[in-house]
Amino acid sequence: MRKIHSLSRIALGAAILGAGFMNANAADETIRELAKERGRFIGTILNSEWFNDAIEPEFEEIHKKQFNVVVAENEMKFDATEPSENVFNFEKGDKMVEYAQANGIRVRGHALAWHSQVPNWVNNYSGQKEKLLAILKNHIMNVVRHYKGKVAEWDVVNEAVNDDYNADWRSTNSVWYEGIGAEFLDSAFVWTHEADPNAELCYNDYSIEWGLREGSKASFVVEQVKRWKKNNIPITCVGTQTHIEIAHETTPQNVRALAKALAELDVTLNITELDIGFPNGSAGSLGASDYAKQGHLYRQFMDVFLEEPNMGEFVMWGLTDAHSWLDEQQGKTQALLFDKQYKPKPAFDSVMASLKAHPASEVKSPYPDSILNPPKDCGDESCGDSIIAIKKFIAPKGMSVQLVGRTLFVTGIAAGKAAKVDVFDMQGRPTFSTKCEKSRADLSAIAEGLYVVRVSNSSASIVKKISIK
Ligand code: 9MR
Repeated sequence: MRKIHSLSRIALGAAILGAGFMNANAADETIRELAKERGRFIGTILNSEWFNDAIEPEFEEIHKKQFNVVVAENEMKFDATEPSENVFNFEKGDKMVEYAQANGIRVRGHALAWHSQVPNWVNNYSGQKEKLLAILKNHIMNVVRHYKGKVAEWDVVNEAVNDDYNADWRSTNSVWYEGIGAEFLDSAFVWTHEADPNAELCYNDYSIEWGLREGSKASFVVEQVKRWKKNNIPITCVGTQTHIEIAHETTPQNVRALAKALAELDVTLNITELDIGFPNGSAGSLGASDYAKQGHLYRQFMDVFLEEPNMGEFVMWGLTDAHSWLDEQQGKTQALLFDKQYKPKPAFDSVMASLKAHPASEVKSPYPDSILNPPKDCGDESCGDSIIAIKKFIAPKGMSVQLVGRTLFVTGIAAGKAAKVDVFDMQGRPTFSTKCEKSRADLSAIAEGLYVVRVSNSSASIVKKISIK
């Protein structure tokens, strides 16, 4: 607070001394530039109306001027990208990527494994585990490889936790969970990493801005992140959607607590879908103090965002109140930074004020320079190493491996043919190698965790996921 006061005094003094100059500067100042100087990303969606060329020209003007990270409202979801089995449609996603590249904007990919917006053809395979695993893997491989080096970060899994008081996986109305089990999440992360080893990989959910009480959705997510990290599942970030209402005054501090819990696990927290709505129907009666209150809440989120070193992206689910999912589907309204006429609301000024009150020299960035200033397109070949996949390998007939304690038993290796055992972590990095002697290999030198083991000789090879305990 001391700094905020002294800074605003200086700004006020300068404004009085040279008002014309200050105003010209102020007009040029953008939240995008301020965020960038602080090593952070601020962004919003491209609404479906943008993809359909059915949006006012102001939308794009403001969008590229004020934001440096973007996400498609619906166009990268499963039903949009694979509308029929193994038939992919990248037209709209490509349009967004082109726009982002032309304007130096980072792209978030939303979303790979989600129970919602799954096309009907997938539901035809309900309950068929092997088939669903193959479908999910094929989807991820195709979509993520197509956007390799162009989409910086994926919501690998979206909304997989239920809304119960004692949170757990969402076990109903989810074709993935019901058919595959919780294993679909681990596999989705591993496959996404395989398809683009440089992309950041997020778990994204709503209602995790409600605090870390025991049994809460947020605590459940933190526990899963712990497990993933322990097992070397390549998760790098959590997204808190944060669709809230004006009355939800405690949420910024809850987000702070979540950021701190994830910092312990070396995971970034991003705000991915922020909107702060008023009750539906209230739009006509809202006054200056209501909008100031909304601004105050936005500012608190931005304060938390800038003060927590493991927060990277501040993304809102819409730019203007003229185009928002809220009016159509939820009992909330007027939740964004720009009003229906594209005029900045007090919330916009508050976000900017928060950015200015946190000098760049004091804001830490969770990103290295290669992420803050990425190469435009690293091409298909040069974007990282290829890694071994976890997949249902078809073992050569009669060959199998089984782990008992720390000993790997191998059957079906032809006598006299020496076999080699290679162990990889879940990110595909070679971790351990040994020989398979007398049909067994000792893995006691490996730390606890999830791995992929490959046993091979000159004529055969088998690969399996193992858990070392
Ligand atoms: O804004 C999206 C809206 O147009 C779609 O009809 C809806 C369908 O589920 O999805 C909306 O976006 C959601 C996002 O993908 C995931 N988190 C909640 C968002 C708002 O519902």
